[in-house]
This record gives sequence, C-alpha cells and structure tokens, in this order.
Amino acid sequence: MEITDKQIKQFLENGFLLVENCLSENLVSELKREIDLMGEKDGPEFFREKSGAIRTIFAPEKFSETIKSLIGNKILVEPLRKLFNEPFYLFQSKFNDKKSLESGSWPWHQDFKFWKEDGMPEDKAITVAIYLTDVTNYSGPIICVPGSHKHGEISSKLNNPGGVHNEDLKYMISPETLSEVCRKSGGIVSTAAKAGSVLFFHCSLLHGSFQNMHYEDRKILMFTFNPISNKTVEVENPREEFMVKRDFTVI
Ligand SMILES: O=C(O)CCC(=O)C(=O)O
Repeated sequence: MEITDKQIKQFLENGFLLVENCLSENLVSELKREIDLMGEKDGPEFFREKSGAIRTIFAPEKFSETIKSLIGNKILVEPLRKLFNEPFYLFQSKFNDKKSLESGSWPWHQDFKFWKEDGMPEDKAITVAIYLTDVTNYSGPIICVPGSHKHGEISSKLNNPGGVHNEDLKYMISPETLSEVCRKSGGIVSTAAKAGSVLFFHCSLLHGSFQNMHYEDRKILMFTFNPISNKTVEVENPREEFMVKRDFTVI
C-alpha cells in the first residue's frame, strides 16, 4: 500500500493516520477465523476480562501462519518504510478484543511510558492497528488526542504497579492533565472505521478506549515496529519475550 506525502505529513502532525479499505474482505474473514480459533486456547499470552472473555492475546502469530504472514505484508511494510525511513523490526504484537457488553476500557496512556521501562531508548515506535471488525463510536474505538505525541512524556501518577493489561493501568493521568493536553492540541477524536481499515499511531500519542456498548464485538490486531537504531537495551526485570520481542531481525 502506498501512502502519499500528504498522509505522511498528517501522521507527523497528528501522531496517527487512519487508512480505510486496506485489507480485502477475504483476508479480514480469514484473520478473524484464525483469531476465533485461538479463543479456545490458553497460555501465558492470553489475558482475559473478569468475565473470562479474551482481552489481549500476545504474539498471536505464534498460533497462526496467516497472522505471521501479515507481518511482512506490503500493506503494512510499505507505509512503515516511508514513515521510519530506516530499518525496523517487530517490537510487539497482540490481538485486542472487545467483546460486546463485556469488555473493559483502556484508560488514557502513552505506550512509550511503558516501553521505556522495557528498555526502548526513544519514542520512535509505531503501532499498526488492523481492524478485523467494523469499529464504531459505540464499540470502544481507540480515541486519541491528535498532536499529543509532540508533548513528550505527559504527567501521570503511579496507580497500580502491576497493572498493564487490565483496566487499572500502572500509570493514570488526571482530568486536569487531559484537559491541558486537549487545550494545547486537537481535542479528542475517535478512530472509528470499517473492518479492513488500518490505523498507524505513534508511541507517544495519548490514547485509550472505553467499553464496548455495541451489540457486536470489536476486534483489532496490533503490530508495533521499532527502528533497529532504537532497539531495546537490557533492563533489570525484562518482560517475557512474547510481550517484548528481542529478535531484532529487520522486516
Ligand atoms: O485496544 C484498545 O482499545 C486500546 C489498546 C491500547 O491502548 C494499547 O494496546 O496500547
């Protein structure tokens, strides 16, 4: 997939770029089928809501060749070559589910706040979110503050030292901080779009999502890429390899 200079400018300006109609219906159905099959499995990669519904599956490519082949797919790789302009590797991959009426929220956060603790030197990583279902304004779309990636680390408070994959996140920002960031940048926007759309977003973009109040599930696959020049350094208590990849093979 080609992205234009205008789209690159939009990404640099806003910290995200939503590209609609990227994946074919067939590919989306196949990916969804593979993900549904995975729901039957269990293991350390699987994080569930209180109800038992899947919240996140890390490294889903371990369980599906179709998902694995997506990592090198030019739909993702070509835009990233332009956005990074340097060699990059896969830092993290996950599938985030939001089951209708069961899913929890993702409080406001910047991913880099967490990844810095994983040894990522600078906020250069980009996440590619692939919509496997229609994402509506009612099904818990990713919401973000355009331009917030330019504010560096946004002030937050330590909330729950062990909280990374539940609603009670390790770091939380206050309403006052959110208000200030919104005032300085573009306010809050939703990234709702049809299945097959792809969202590229910067690791310092302030984002989150609320509960899925729709009658249909919301399913998003996410791959985070990081320049080799910014590969993670060793840290004292590294997270598991399925959460923070340490295979720096160039994509
Ligand atoms: O899946 C979502 O709605 C948001 C997930 C998210 O914010 C993240 O993985 O950083």
